[in-house]
Amino acid sequence: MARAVDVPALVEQARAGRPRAVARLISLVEDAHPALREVMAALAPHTGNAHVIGITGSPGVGKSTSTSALVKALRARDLRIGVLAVDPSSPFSGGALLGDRVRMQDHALDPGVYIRSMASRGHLGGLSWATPQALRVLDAAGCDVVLVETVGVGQSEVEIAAMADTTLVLLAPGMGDGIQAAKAGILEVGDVFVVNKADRDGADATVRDIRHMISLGESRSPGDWRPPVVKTVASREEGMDELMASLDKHQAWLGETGHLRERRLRRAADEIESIALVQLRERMGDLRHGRGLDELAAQVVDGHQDPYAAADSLVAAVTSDVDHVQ
Ligand SMILES: Nc1nc2c(ncn2[C@@H]2O[C@H](COP(=O)(O)OP(=O)(O)O)[C@@H](O)[C@H]2O)c(=O)[nH]1
Ligand SMILES: [Mg+2]
Repeated sequence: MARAVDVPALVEQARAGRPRAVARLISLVEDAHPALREVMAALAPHTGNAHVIGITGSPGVGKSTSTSALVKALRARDLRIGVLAVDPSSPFSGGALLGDRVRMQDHALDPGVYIRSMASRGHLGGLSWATPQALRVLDAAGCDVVLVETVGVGQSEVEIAAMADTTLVLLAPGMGDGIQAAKAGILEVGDVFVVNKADRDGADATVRDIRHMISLGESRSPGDWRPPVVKTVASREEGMDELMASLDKHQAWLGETGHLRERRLRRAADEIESIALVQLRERMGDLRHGRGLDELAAQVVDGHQDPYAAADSLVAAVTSDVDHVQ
């Protein structure tokens, strides 16, 4: 049995910035708790303030180190920061992100920083379902900026980009990252590119490669955003001023051109769609359970129905209140 949740109290505490309440709300998201609907309804009027920065790149490139350095730079402006570390490959919140947690200890005692690791493979819809809802929690809890670090494993970069206002793509010299980036579609989603580990050989060559590849894909309409390429040494907090300036510029551009609203509209549409898809799949599952799909399959196999007609009746059953296939 799910524990009863006093949603209004929890939301009020989270809005007052109480970390335990924020933690509990994000756990409700992770668990796809039945109270989630009520939680989201209560949070809705308090969202829309946070600027979401997605940070992606191959494992080991320096995402966590950069996140920590960014938190420090943002805290110097007295902003409230949320950090969401999303690991789409792990069903547990420990494991891969443990090292990150240790690294984030610098900020562990800062009440202006809320840090959370989140696993997303556990349930239907995965990253695209859980992350936006966790972002809403942090947004409503008063975070001015939310940094979302995700492990770069193929699809997750693109998914995170769809959720962020600004997407930061990290690369490092000598990792063949440029080619990987081109393959993974990263060049299209990056708003700001960072060549981290610039203390290593080949950083300038990597910067040139990335600039070149960006220029190949550019549409060149006036007013378009041209992704800058910034060099950093995150472990020594070098290059952070330039990185912050690039992030500021992008945020300003988003606001001035209307792209911020456009991105957020697209994000909300994606979110609605993925919630609806989860609901549809659940209903499909119920139908399967009720043998509706099996019956249709038998009719198709026996030549009594064609698969299109069978699919039509399945869709009709899923989207109506009927609990069986006609
Ligand atoms: N030499 C060098 N090492 C770095 C730099 N930034 C991070 N590292 C190191 O690279 C390793 C991986 O960093 P981490 O932030 O965990 O990468 P993540 O997997 O992308 O989150 C750690 O040992 C960091 O200390 C840098 O700018 N230069
Ligand atoms: Mg990391």
